[in-house]
Amino acid sequence: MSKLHIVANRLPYSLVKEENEYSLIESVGGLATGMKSVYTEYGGKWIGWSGVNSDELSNDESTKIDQLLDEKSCVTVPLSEQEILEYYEGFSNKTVWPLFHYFTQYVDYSPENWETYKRVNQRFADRVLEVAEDGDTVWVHDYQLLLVPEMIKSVKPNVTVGFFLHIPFPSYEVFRILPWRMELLKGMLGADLLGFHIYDYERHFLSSVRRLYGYEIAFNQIHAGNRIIKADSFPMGIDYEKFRKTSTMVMHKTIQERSDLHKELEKYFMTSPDRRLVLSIDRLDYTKGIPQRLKAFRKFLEKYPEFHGKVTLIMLAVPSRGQVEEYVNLKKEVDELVGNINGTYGNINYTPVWYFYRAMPFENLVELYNMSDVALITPLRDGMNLVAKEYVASRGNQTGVIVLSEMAGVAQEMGEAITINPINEDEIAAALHTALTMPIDEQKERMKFLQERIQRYSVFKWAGEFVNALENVKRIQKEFLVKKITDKVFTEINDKYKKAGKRAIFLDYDGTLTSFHKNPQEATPNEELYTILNRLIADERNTVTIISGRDRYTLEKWFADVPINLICEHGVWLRKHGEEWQTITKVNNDWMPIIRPVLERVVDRTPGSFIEEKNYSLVWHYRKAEPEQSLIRANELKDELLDLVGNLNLEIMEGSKVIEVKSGGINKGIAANQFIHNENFDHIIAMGDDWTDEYMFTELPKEAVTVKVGIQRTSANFKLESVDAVRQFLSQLGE
Ligand code: ADQ
Repeated sequence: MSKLHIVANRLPYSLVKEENEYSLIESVGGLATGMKSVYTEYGGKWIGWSGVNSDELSNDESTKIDQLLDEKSCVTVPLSEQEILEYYEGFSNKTVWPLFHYFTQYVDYSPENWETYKRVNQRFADRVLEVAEDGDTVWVHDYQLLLVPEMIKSVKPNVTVGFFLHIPFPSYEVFRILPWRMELLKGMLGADLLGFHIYDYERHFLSSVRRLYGYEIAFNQIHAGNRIIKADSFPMGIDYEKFRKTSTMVMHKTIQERSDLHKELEKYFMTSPDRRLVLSIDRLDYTKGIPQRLKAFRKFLEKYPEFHGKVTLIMLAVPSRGQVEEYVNLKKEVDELVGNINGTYGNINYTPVWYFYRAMPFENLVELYNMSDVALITPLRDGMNLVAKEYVASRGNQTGVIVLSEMAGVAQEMGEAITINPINEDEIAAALHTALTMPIDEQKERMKFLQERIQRYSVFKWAGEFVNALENVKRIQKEFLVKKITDKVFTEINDKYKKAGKRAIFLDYDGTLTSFHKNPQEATPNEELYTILNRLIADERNTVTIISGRDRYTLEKWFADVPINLICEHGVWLRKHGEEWQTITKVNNDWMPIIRPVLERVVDRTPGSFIEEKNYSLVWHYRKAEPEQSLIRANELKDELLDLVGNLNLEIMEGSKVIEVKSGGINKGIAANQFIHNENFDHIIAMGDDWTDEYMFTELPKEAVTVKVGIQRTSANFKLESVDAVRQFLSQLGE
């Protein structure tokens, strides 16, 4: 059975050393919880760093640690002190982290760190390659390992690779700042499926791929050469039941059993019945908006004096990246702000901000969630933010309000929260007031919806959905392999070809015989193509026809010296070799004055696009226009045209970066069929790459050898992956 392996910077266990003996402690973080169920179920390994500096370990100790972890199906990637400094604290946390969170002023561009990042990513990939076999699946996590997907794929193309980014993917304008942007994207594109928390990050990623690599993107599928890569959004969830059960359990403890924190909180509430608690929890990170939050709380106390003595902000900050300058400064700023607020508004019976600079045991965390009236979550940028979900899951009595930054990914799932701009102190102060005065019924109503949603899409569901999506991509890729013309299949086709006495060969041009070019004029046939076609034509049993959407003048010019048949404009015109051009079907153009203004309006609003008028069709070309804008315009245009085409007996054809409106009753299938009519061909080959060629594939007799170029779904019998493969196929026919 094929296995599923997980790759993440850290393993899901921490090492503890006591009296020279190492033991393991299970991590309780969201990722570890969600992934453990996945890799154990699929019999795979978890590949990652143990968290210990390998310089400090003797060979003997390393072997022991590896053994301990091996029992848990974990594979260690050793990291030296310098590597931790340059790969992890350096490139990951001082370059990618600030850039992807839009803190461009903090980005460190050290080339040494980049070199180490590459080297360490390669080491992770090498460990994966040792354990993953063909047919297995590998799921790589997060910004520390952006290069790993490609490093796996390039060596083992038959391993399915998934990648999930836990932080935002920034807009192209920010991403392009990075000198190593091409390499990072290339690394990510080694994956078959790329997952993001929300659609905005996916959209930014696709836009960078399109602009930097120029790959074709259809909805969320990237066509990179002969590969299909999918991007999608999967909002990460939490282990809902764990929070819910723990919350019930801690709140039902007897007075004696309660934790010190719990008792402390109860004392706070006992001094006055209208006391309220506001909670904030995060790692001490500049992306989390902690100083802005404190300032907003100060503003709240300033604006609403009636809450003096009644509202306390409990602020929990886990120490994080303490060696990095920005974090040291942040800590200082936060300390000062807390001191300032408590000095200004506090008294002997009242401390406005309770500040804990440490990690909390899980049960205490849940107690805080459970006993706080408001969760104040105000990151400046946050990929998702699980704290908001944990608060919801811990609210046993269904009360409580969330004040939430619109900059957190989670805001998209929490329409019932009060959303704020995290820099707007007045807005946050007002939101806090609204939250603290919200009637219980309204709180319950909002919380009910939130709980239902967060419970449904738990971390297990999230992981399951990602794995299913990976399986799905695998299926699409397999489908391609089933129809692919392998050497064996080629021999069978070729045997029939050799036996045939009269053969028809239909060849689409762009995307089949030549690759797409940004500028259509660059698609001129080259020497190799002329040689291939002349060789086929030289066999007098062959009737070779180029069947294209292009206009007849271009094809006539390109093939002036080649004795070949031409069918143009998707089947409007036919020129048999040595004869005059003729129209295949009688069509009229009365509709053109009605449709032209519609297209002109789109051209006006889409700089770089233009209209081409063919004999029986009008074409809107947008390959030179801004890609994202033009895709939106293309969809709008199709909608508008759909209302018109029915009445006017027209067809809309969508090709690569073009929308063509043409008279009905013409397509490549009808044209090819007319061509072979009464001719007694005993072997037919038709090759094409886009959906206009599907007409040929469906309308030609079913014994025809129909070949789709590319990986997409098709009604053709066979598939080839690229223009090069088509040229090779044609060169070898008859050998
Ligand atoms: P983080 O930036 O770490 O994660 P978040 O999603 O909020 O942010 O997770 C923090 C976790 O740490 C929570 O599970 C919380 O309970 C725990 N925690 C916080 N303070 C604590 C304390 N004092 N003591 C104990 N535990 C504490 C990154 C991205 C996020 C994304 C996650 C998951 O930055 O945007 O949501 O990954 O993909």
